[in-house]
Amino acid sequence: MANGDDRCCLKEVLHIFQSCLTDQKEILMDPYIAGWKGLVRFLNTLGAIFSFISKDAVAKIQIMESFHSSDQKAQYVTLQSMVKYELASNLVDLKKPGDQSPSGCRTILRLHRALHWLQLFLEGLRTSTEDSSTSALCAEAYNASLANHHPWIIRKTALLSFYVLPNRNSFLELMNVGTPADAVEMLEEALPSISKIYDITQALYAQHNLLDIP
Ligand code: 1Q0
Repeated sequence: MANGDDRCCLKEVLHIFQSCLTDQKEILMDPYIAGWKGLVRFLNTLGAIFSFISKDAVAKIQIMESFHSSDQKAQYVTLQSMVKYELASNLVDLKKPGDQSPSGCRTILRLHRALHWLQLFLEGLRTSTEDSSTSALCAEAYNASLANHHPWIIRKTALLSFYVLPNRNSFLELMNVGTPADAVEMLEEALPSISKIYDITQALYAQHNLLDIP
């Protein structure tokens, strides 16, 4: 389970997500990726059973980091500039997967769908009662979001892995922000930013017909 280093960072991780949003409603990619890295660190403390999830998330984070250290890094400062650049340069393969290396738009779409899961899961945790089951909340959030984009075998494996999640109060304590009530208060503070990031991304991708990149 969690060790000291990992336990301390979840509040900070949610603050990092809050710092993604600019006054112009743009999304800064650096903190967006840093936020995912923090979540993956937390996920790794929950047990090796989740490594199939964290490996995929890390692979996607690494794709985005490679853009950030490339010659074109200036194009990847915000989500909006990335979408504009990749579309204008024909870098987004809208038809078949695998033919060219994954674009930033495709990679962020996967994380965006996962952000929807996060939003629903945190909202579930926030509004649930003490005796609620974390695995049921997690499964409910997953079935309403990511599951719609995953094949049967991944859905089955993901849903099985959720059974090892600790009960609601222990989970909230693992977040290491104080009592379960303190953790719920932090979620109340963090959720509006996560929802805004989700909504802005969803609208931008819908506007450019990018919601189904294979
Ligand atoms: C707490 C339990 C964590 C549950 C995580 C739920 C997500 C399940 C996702 C299952 C993914 C399975 C691995 C492979 C998927 C890929 O096929 C798929 C599509 O990619 P591609 O390239 O094949 O088209 N990839 C994805 O859908 C991306 C999945 C990224 C998941 C990132 C999850 C990171 C989780 C962090 C834990 C957060 C803990 C929350 C508590 C925070 C409280 C403040």
